Amino acid sequence: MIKLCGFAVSNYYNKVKLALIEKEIAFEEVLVWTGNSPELLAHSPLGKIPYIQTEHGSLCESQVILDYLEEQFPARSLLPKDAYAAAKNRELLVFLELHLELVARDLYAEAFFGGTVSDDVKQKVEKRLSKNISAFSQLAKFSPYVAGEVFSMADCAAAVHLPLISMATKAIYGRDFLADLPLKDYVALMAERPSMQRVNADKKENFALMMQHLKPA
Ligand SMILES: N[C@@H](CCC(=O)N[C@@H](CS)C(=O)NCC(=O)O)C(=O)O
Repeated sequence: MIKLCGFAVSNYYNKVKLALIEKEIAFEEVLVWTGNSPELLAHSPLGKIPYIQTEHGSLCESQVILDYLEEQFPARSLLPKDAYAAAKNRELLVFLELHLELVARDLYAEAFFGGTVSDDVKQKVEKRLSKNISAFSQLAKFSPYVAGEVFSMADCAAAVHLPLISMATKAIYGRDFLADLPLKDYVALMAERPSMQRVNADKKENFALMMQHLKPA
């Protein structure tokens, strides 16, 4: 059985978890914190989570994992059959992660973890995010799902990344950079899904554990 390794507060972990649940793939969760332990680095050389363990070995990088799951378990596909439509879905995934989440991530230390981010970084992130969000807005459909009429792989990412970006920008700049997107309706729609309900409940439970783990000894 596939093992999903990481912790349930992580947006990338939850992206993979959503895909596993939506595809009805049997899996078990193994709690792994980030860091530099030799065990973690053996499976994920950058010390990042999530990674999965399969009968063939381990695999890191959430998008690689989703692509593997899609090929290995083609039933309950999360991508359209049509090649162009599938590529448009992946295009949204790249915008969500490379152009939005990865840029906003530079704010998280201050927005969520009590650290400090320099004014220089804040200015650079503001500039890049403004441009990238406006580009993403041209591609995203929200009709009602992020790529169109059906729940898809892009939703596994959008549902976990967009609320985080919204919270981070609110915390740092006092303004929600995603305010022009119909995020409230979208989050409410996602929250109706049993997959998201499980992800959210587990996230809440894991949050307390994470705070305990982060506490200086
Ligand atoms: N590109 C990676 C990103 C994963 C990632 O950034 N995970 C975070 C947790 S949300 C992490 O492991 N951070 C620890 C670190 O970067 O050292 C993926 O898609 O899996």
